Amino acid sequence: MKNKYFIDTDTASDDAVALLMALEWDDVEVLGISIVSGNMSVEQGSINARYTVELCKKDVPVYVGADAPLVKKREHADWFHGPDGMGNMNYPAPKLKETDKDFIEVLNNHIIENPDEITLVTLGPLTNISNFIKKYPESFLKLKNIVIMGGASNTVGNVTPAAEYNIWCDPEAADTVFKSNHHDITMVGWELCRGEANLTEEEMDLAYSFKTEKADFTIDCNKHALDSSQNWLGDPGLGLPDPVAMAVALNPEVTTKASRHNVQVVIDGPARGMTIVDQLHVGESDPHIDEHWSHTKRNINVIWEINSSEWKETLYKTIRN
Ligand SMILES: [Ca+2]
Repeated sequence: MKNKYFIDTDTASDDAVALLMALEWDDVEVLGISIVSGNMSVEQGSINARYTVELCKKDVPVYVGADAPLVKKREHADWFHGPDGMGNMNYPAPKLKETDKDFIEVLNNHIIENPDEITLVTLGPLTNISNFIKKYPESFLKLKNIVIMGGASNTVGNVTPAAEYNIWCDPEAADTVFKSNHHDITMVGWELCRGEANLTEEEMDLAYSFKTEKADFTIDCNKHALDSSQNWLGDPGLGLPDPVAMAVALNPEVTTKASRHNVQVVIDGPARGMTIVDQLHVGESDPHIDEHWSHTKRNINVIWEINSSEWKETLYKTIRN
């Protein structure tokens, strides 16, 4: 039996590659894709997701979710991914239509039918997931696991010095998810796609050498993101945060160092969206000197290190043929 996935995404170029990886992974069946406001408007995110589903010749339903964060104002990231989010490649409009059903009801029904069997992967701000938890908190606990692309584990941010974009975009929503009491939530911080995990020029050429539509798409739609990776973030090549998170979800060999910690989200102020990881478990003391860090519980699996060549092989496997 295939592993059942549900994917929540603010589909820009790196989301599209992560979607492609799940759609092409042998052991995975993607039940549905929900779109959230983030990198892109939900309208553009939906177009990009449906185009990707069509490219993979699949028929997976795409649902449109929240068109703005819970409290904060909308801040898209077209400056990073290009106005269409897909490197201005002018891909044709997809023929696949959106489904007009409410993804919250659909996901809840999937969980009722498949308790403790569905993996939820989130590639955008956590607005949709927070809305789901508010309506069906018990059902949420019956997901098998949740893999979140978001946050930064006690390191630099990419949208402010403190914060990674997805968490910063809707910190109230992230806070709800992190406090949901689900026993298996994994945070894949954006820093894991940096440095050695970047795709180098040679690796992008290798992808082109596969001469498949999916490989061309993977590199082409990320051209604007490549520019931003190098010129904005100062990275050596192309950083692909959402595909790295998907690789962590799909292939257990990718993660080489992980541990469980209390992680708290900062809601406001200059550290808005920061994910503070209690690396030394200091907040577990009873009582503790600081009211915010007392009797804390380990709520999140934090990924500290990945095997870069294994993550890249995971990607290549899905675009080679
Ligand atoms: Ca994303």
